[in-house]
Amino acid sequence: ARARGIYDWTSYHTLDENYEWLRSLAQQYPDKVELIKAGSSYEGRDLLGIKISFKSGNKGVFIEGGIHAREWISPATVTYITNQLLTSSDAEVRALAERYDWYIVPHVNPDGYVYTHNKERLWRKTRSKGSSCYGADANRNWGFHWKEVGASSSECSETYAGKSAFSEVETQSLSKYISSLKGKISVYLAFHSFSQLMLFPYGHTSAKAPNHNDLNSIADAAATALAKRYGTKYKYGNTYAAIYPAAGSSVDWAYGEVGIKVAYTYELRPSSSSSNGFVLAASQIIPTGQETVDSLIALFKAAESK
Ligand code: ING
Ligand code: ZN
Repeated sequence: ARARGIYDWTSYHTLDENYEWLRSLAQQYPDKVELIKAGSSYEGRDLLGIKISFKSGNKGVFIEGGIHAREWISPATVTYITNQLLTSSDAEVRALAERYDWYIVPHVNPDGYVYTHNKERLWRKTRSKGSSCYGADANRNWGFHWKEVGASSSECSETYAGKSAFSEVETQSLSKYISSLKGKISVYLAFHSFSQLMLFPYGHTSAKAPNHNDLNSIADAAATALAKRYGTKYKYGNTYAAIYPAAGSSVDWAYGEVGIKVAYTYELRPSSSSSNGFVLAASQIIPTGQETVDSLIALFKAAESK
């Protein structure tokens, strides 16, 4: 919640506040910012995002936040990054902002986010109605090796893969939107919490992705840069080995099906040893955002040198 007219990163915001802020950016920067609607949710909310473009002819970056409802630091960090891209006076941030077209959707699961504000703080899934439980895990519902491993067939499970690949309207419409940008997107970034990890494909197999070594060294550069500001330690690796086997994620689909060769999932603060790690103090939003932007500068530099 916030005082009227003020939007900052000292508190977590409601969905309406974040959407109002996105709309205000389109007003404020009419030549650089365009609202995008990447689809609708089960309960009829927009998957609202923005495209930031300083010049034509840039390659694109796709950034998703909030696919898991309870991971509040994810949309908060995605909006922090968005604001830095538009307003930073740091030369490196500004240069990065101008080098790409940014497609940013902070709330891929808006129904779930609203539910965590109004009903159940630790809700993870979408809010589609099943026969005995609500929702599917929107990060197990994508059509790349769907449900092969680390995903459940039980409706009531936290990692329920859904009735079929793209059974959830959110993943279905977002995947169509991303496919419609085909060829334009060269980097895909998904933000989650928690554990302080940078994960890259694959999640469905222990086999190394074709450019595994590049993905590993880019992550190393990003994690090193991230640690410089506050000493926050990130580990990194392929999803299957570095966290757990999990098929049907957005990032694996973007990599494996769309061919986006630089694809990462950030597991933001706090560290893996935290209890109640989904509930991160709002005072940590800004430091999390700062160190994440630091890491992105290094990530893009390293990726561009491959
Ligand atoms: N972790 C992710 C999850 O969806 C992940 C880990 C990342 C799985 C990328 C697959 C691909 O389970 C959290 N905290 O949600
Ligand atoms: Zn998550």
